[in-house]
Amino acid sequence: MNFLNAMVNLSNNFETFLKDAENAALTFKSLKPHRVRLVSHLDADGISSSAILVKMLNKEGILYNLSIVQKINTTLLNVVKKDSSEVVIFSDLGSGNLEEIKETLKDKKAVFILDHHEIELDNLELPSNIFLVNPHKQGIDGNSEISGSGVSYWFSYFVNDSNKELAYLAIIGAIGDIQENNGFIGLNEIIKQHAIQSGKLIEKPGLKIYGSHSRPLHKLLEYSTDPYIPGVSGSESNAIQFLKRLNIPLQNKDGSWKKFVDLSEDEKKRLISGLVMLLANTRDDPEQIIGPVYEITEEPLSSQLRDAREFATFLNACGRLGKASIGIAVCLNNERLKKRSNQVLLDYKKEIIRMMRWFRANQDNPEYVIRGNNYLIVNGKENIRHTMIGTFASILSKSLNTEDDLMILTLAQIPEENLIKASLRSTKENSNLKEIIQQISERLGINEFGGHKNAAGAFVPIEKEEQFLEHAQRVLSLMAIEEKID
Ligand SMILES: [Mn+2]
Repeated sequence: MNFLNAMVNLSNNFETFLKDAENAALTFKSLKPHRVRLVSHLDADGISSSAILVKMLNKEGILYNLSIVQKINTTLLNVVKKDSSEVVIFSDLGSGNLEEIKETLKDKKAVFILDHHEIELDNLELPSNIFLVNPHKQGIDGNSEISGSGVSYWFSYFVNDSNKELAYLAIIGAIGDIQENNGFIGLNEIIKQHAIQSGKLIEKPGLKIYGSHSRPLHKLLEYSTDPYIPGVSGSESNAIQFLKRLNIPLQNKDGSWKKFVDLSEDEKKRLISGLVMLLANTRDDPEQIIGPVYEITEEPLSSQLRDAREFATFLNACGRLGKASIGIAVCLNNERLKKRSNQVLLDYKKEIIRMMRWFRANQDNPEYVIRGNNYLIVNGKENIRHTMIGTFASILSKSLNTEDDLMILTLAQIPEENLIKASLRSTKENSNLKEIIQQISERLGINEFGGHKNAAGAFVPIEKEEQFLEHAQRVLSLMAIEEKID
């Protein structure tokens, strides 16, 4: 592992983790499987993971079947158990289903779980055919230092180091899991260096407002809420005036709208200093609009997929709309499907608009909406896609005009599984949402819940819908009382 010597501050934990990934990879190689079953998560990180693994398997000449799922369930494990694969790889999921995997897949030659979600470390005993590569085993923070596609990357890298050319996909996955925060830390940082060294990624300072490659500049400024630009955000005409004052034309010579990437270096400088001036009077750090941006060198300059953040958004949209295969094909550079990426993003926007219209039309209908002092429950039933229920809750939490600290619980049915997917968000960052969802769930004997402080969710058996709603109201209103006592 020569490349490691070049790394400053490479902790023992990193080395142990990488050793673990290498051991798993060498075992995989020595098995020479004929056919592999891949199971991956349907978000951007999961899709990037599967693209990395598919590319690795193609190179090794190994056949595969791929399943992209929202979560592992018994039906899926039984299908995998009976299929002709000798080896199974789970990526970006699996750590929460160790017991069931152990039991159902005990006859497989080997099962590799390449994941970064938290695990119960007590009594972690695995049979000899199960290989769990997970940074939490080494005390590495899988929430910020490495994603599921990062773990899949290291595994593939140790299978064949020519897979270094796939490091950029793990960077897209990490961005999808919100692990980029003015740069990368930990193992993600090493992966980023691999991506740059292999010529697939460029890092440079730029405007961090979303849409540099895809939105007309005046629209990008109008829609910017993070940061909120005083006197510009929320108003198209103010955004246009602002650009006029800076002497930046709205259109390119061919009449098309100018995007940030179309600006000359001089215009970029004028725009950034103009924005810094406006932000200087706010509580926001004006410097936050400038930061590293990541470009995928294989994508043309004019493509919105050139920007790694927008690429991640595209993969997320694919997963949520049930079009994960398009996302994977685009990661694998399929030119024909790349042409469809715009359409997927448009469909995603349309779906968001449709959800919000449905909410506005039904917000006073007690069949769907329950309001409390400090909470809002929206039971979308079959009107909201279950794959979008978390997105729905996030958008509600950002778009409701409220000064209050409001908790937002959204529900949607997964009819084919007799389940309800529940998501919890809040308008302020005061409460630990994971603990709240845990309180609601455990009391009702629901064990499929998870998340973190700012976003949490659960899978509720459909027959417990009423109980869940009642108990949620009780727990959420108690939170208000507790906060007042604090
Ligand atoms: Mn992930």
